[in-house]
Amino acid sequence: VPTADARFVRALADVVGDAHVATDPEITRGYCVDWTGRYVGASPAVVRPSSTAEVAAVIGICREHGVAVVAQGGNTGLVGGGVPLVGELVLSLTRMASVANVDLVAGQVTAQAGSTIAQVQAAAGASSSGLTYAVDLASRASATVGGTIATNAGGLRVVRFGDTRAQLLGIEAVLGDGSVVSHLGGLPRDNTGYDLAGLLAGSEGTLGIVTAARLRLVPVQPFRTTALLGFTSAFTAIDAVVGLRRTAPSIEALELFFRSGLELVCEMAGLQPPLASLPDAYLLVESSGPADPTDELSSAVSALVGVTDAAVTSDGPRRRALWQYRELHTEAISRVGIPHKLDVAIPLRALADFLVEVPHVVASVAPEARVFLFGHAADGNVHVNITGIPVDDLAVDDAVLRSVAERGGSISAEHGIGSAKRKWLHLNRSAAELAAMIAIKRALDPDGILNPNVLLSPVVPRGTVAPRGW
Ligand code: 2HG
Ligand code: ZN
Repeated sequence: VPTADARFVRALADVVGDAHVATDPEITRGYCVDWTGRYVGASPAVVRPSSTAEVAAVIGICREHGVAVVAQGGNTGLVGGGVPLVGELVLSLTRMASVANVDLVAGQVTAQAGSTIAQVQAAAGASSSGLTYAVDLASRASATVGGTIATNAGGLRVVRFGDTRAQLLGIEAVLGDGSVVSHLGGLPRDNTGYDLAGLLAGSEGTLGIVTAARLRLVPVQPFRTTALLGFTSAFTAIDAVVGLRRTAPSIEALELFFRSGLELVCEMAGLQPPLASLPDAYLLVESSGPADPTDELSSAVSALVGVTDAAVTSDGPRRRALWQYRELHTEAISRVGIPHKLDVAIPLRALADFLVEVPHVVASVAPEARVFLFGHAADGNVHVNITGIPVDDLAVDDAVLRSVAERGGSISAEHGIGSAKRKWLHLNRSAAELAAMIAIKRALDPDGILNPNVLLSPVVPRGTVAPRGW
């Protein structure tokens, strides 16, 4: 465990108060390991500021002392992007969790970085506003606004509402040079130069620390119907994805999983399989609207070829029961062992081929591995989860990510690059693109203190001594 310099800790405590700087390894340990257990690091201290001004002061102290810093929200990230892997200070945003200014006229809300997605959804929907936050994901009770912006999280409703970046109307952040940028007016049309909110979305804590955001809200859809469809193969399932997207505009979620993952979920949660038969491939489809979407969804489903079995319901508890089969995948897989998680996107026309091929790609490198595939089918986003291989054996990751890139896919669809995929970023980004990213990094974080182990290969700061932890 890196020991914290006493003067450094004193300076932090002078800003946030003694109670909000922890150096005791018993306390800091939980901040140093990611949700999967695959990424374990160490930190000299965890600091918990309560305001943007305090975050700026902490960044100033880090610059002065040459200490790198990693911002952390709910610590639900899956790519080692929010934990201190090279001895960084942890800056936890959890005390900054207020959600304010629900504006019913504009349909917007301002949320501090440490508020959870569930808190934003609850605040948006309070006093029967008829509004909600469009981003939704299984980790909603822990994942925070700041973390979901830093990763540009996708989640379950991207097909209808877009990703986190698409909800951002403005941002407040402390940049790596300690300056505060605040643009929270929320004008839906505002072409006054570079879009800093859009730039910080997906920047993984490498350019600035998001402290608050102005978020777009969407109308709550009062009617909702969920269908679980079974298919004999990935090919018919993906054909159905294409068909449904074209014929059912009420679709809000279109999720994919397979029998192996379903069986694991059933075993862990003590559930019965959802359909009478046990098909190999499944689509979970949810439609919503101001009027009952059941007819639209049912007729779209009946036009599909290859559906072997289906359950359709608009009853709340039964809908939630169907969702369990999808949402419990992550937890069920984690019980098998520490997984390698490859969150990839494939162009829809190449998706079925990829789904069939990927177990062979894995088996050719690691015959003992188990592969679980699931994800957000409408966006071509597949979560390739692999168990049964050592945590630090990257041969399988390499083979799968190369096959993704060869198919024109993305090596990170929604979880980010983090430290997990940094060495493969060049598969997706040209030398010119990487150079532009590095130029931006140097401009906004001149000392290179922000999350130096993430996204880009270490960017040597201009004319300065590399911060500790590099
Ligand atoms: C999901 O879609 C999350 O449930 C987690 O993105 C995916 O566990 C995973 O690989
Ligand atoms: Zn996902």
